[in-house]
Amino acid sequence: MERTWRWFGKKDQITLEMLRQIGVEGIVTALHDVPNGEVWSPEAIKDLKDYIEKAGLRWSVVESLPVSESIKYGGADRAQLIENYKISLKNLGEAGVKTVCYNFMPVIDWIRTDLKKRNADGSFSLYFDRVQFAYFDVHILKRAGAEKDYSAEELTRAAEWDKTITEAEKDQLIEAIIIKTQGFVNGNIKEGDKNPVVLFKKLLALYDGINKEQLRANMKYFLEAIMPTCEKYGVNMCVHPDDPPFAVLGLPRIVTNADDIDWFLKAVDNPHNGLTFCAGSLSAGIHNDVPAMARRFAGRTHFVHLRSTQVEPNGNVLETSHLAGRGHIVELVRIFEKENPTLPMRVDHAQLMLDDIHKTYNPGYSFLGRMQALAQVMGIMAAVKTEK
Ligand code: DNO
Repeated sequence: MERTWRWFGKKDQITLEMLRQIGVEGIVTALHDVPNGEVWSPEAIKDLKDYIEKAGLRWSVVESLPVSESIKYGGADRAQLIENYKISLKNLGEAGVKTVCYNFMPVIDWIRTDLKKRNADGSFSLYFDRVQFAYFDVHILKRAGAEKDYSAEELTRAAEWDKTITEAEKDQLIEAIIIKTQGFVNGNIKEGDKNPVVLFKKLLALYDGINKEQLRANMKYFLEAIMPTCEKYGVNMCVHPDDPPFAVLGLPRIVTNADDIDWFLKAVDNPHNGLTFCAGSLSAGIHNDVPAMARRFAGRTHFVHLRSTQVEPNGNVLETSHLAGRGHIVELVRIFEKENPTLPMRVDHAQLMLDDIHKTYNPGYSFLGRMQALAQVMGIMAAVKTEK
């Protein structure tokens, strides 16, 4: 597989020169300064591509070209937004950047409740805690009907927490769930936004009455609309699975398991309509057998995220090392190397450790942890290549 790395643009404190030294071949990035829904101009694409190439690397994958909310819920301006999306795809294709990752998660991209969960060895992981999430949903958002999504025990524990939780702890939870994870991925809420909870509730309301079938229909509509452009310019689209891969906040979710993936691949049965195989997201669903899914969908996978998680008995999800957990990364490398030895792969989030603990990286995207994970994956790739 091609060894790629998610880099957040010229302002990223991790430089391209550093990445060359640690074995990175390709860059995964986006025009992070362009607001959602606006066209990515040929000039801006060229400028970033030239910058990457000057450092001896290549721009392998776009992550993400964001799909505006209105395309997802089917708003009045979706035709215009899809037109803009097509122009961006054309501009990318003409520039030779031909793999585009996106997601179709309503309102909120990836969700964690704790961005700094301490491991026994002193490093830190990202974490999803069901009771904390229930607390956010029931006691902070006060979403109508939220209670039915949690077990009696989870609700009791959330109610207990309500008696002792401080305002600072509440703010920290809000920050983790809807701010810190969202801003840097061009999400709906950014640091500094006023009243993020109110804003977030307005976003949730956009999906009132949109069920799974409707969201699927909107995804199909979007994919059908962009496929001719993808065919003409040789662009491969690869949807990122929902993270975590189960229902949240009463929103419909449509990329959570093998049936979902099978559905969208068949609904628009075109090789340019493919998958980002995110082992981290998929492994966080206890219903998912990750290697079996890799075997089944490798042929339509255009991009791989290597990361692993452990689902604890109470349903909480911990991001583990790349050598542990339900991701089964050794087996995944075997499967994907065999399928396509040039498939772009990036290590996804990793543990926060050593000198990085006091630095300010985007959550999950510190340097040393990812460097260690990349070295582990490079070792796995080398070993797998010797197997007959
Ligand atoms: C988080 C990422 C996601 C991903 C998007 C793709 O770390 O995996 O934000 O980039 O969902 O559209």
